[in-house]
Amino acid sequence: MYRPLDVDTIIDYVREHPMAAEHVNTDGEFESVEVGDGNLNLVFKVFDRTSERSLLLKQALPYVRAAGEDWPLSPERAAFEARALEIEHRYAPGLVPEPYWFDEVLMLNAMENLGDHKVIRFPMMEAKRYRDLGATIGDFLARTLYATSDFALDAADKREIMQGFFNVELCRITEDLVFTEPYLPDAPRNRWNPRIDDDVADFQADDQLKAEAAKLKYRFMNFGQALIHGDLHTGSIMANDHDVRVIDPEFAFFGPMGFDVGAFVGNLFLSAASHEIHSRDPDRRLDYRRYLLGEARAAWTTFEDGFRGRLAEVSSPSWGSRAFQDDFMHSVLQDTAGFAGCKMLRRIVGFAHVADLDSIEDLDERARAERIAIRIGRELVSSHARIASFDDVLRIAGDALEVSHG
Ligand code: SR1
Ligand code: MG
Repeated sequence: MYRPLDVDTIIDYVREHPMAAEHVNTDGEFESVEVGDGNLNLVFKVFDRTSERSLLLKQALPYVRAAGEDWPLSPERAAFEARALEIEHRYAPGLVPEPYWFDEVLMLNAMENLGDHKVIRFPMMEAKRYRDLGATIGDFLARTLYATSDFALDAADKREIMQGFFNVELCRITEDLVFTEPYLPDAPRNRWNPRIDDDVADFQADDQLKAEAAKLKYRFMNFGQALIHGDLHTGSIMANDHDVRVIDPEFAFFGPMGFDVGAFVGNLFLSAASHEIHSRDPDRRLDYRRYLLGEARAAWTTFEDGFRGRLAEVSSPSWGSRAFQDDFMHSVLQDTAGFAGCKMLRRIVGFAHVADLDSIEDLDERARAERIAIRIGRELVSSHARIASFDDVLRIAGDALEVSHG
């Protein structure tokens, strides 16, 4: 029967689970710690002190952890995560944690514990740089999105895989929190810094912005291009000095590819905006912002090159036309821009914020950073259908961040 585990019962669970012996000495001396810092789940690290091996176990709670039991949410999301992680690991081994087993009773995924990797959002607040961050994410996206698209899969096979990804509840969260509530003046779950009241009222009264956001929402709901991660912000990436991994695919479903690319790019821009305050020294700030914009460019170019390279080998004659391929990549680029903007605005006005900005204690200072992010987010959403190249995306961000994009 389902029951939430704790730091003691997780050890009993590991000792008794038949799969655990492949990864740790189940007769060993265990220590455990709960390290979940996301909005939804329990995350345990269990260390076997006799063999120095370890496991990571992620258990879905029957509610939204960040909100409490008043916001119920089926723990079945762990099953979506299990299916998505297995597919990501098949097509991008080494870029995600290795899945070990899924427990469908406890709604728990056991996987590789990534040694000294950290969730990158927090070190990036201290201007940490990661080797090949953007290129690795671009590679992950090219691999996973291509492999689960109509270009790589027979139509019947794709539809069969899609049956396992009607991720209704988590898509609903995204539809509400990303695309709907930030644009409504009276949505009860919205919260924002009171110092930006006027900025929020202004964008919530912008009919053109709201129409573009509605188009993006409709696309999110109706454009099952590929199996997307669905929540690829900088809290879903762990890294150390030589290795970058994508974690937490519980929001996975068949959706528009640009949603994933845009989530990553938008979160780099949120970080860049937050360095208005985190980096007091103007030279260091400029330097770090250049780094972040460079990683955004690397993500896009690696994704585009990787995707185009695979498309060049496509077997179906339907997709071989160069004009079709150019048009396809252009539409993913425009989606990337629009979704990046939506993902930025929702982190300032919606229910779930980001530590990059919320850690800035002085509300006037936070407002300075937030206004930069709002300017980028609004422009990306409003103009996404006019974006011609990734330079346009970088120009929008660079103008607000006072970084020349070239
Ligand atoms: C209620 S969950 C809030 C947010 O956390 C996740 O990381 C997703 O981004 C979701 O929108
Ligand atoms: Mg997550």
